[in-house]
Amino acid sequence: MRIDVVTIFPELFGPFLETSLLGAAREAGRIALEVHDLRRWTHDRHRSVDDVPYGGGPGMVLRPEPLVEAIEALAGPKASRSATVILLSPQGAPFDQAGARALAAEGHVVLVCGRYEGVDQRAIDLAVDRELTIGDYVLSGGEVPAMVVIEAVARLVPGVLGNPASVATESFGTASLEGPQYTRPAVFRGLEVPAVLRSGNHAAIARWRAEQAWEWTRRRRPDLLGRRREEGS
Ligand code: JDQ
Repeated sequence: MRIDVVTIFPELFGPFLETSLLGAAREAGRIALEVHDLRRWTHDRHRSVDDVPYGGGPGMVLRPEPLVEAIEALAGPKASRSATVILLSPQGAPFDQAGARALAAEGHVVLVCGRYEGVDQRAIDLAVDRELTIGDYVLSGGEVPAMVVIEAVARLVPGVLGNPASVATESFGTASLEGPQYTRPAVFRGLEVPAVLRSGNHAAIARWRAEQAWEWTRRRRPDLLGRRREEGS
């Protein structure tokens, strides 16, 4: 799988892409990940990417020319491309685990990070296929949302996770939370690890974990249980 990122802050991605899972996946050739500075597609002396909004108002808007040039250089024109071009924006459709699974199955995704007060609408109309939001809170740009999408998608790409068992658990369990986890010591500040987990009875352990997961989901995220039934999963 190939992921290209277009941003005016490429330096934000450095350690994120080099560390742990993503660094290993890139070195193993499982995933091709490139971050591109939008200013590369400017032509003026000041390499300007923003301008004042038509109609007035505060802040600046990302200019359409560099953005459309960047996207077309990386993905080709909208009419004849196989890549999916995604703009991270507060106006997008909600990104969730099902969306991550769908993206992980694609060959080439281009993630476009906006900044300022947003992006000239003509660039969106001409060059963007979809808009995604990572949640209903206001950020200052699309870089952190792009990292969220990359991390959620990369771990679903075949061969990226060291431990495919955890992906398998998630594939039927996305709509429910996991229960509590414990590691050593068996007693910490007087608090004991539940005896069943130390019993060696694997059937009892699996049953207890399923009960805990159900109970946590019911108490903390009942919305997920409703969704599970809707999805029929
Ligand atoms: C941009 C902005 C207009 C905030 C500029 C580009 N989930 C999510 N929250 N916020 C964003 C995504 C996001 C993404 C890209 C962005 C915010 N801004 C700032 C512009 C209204 C609100």
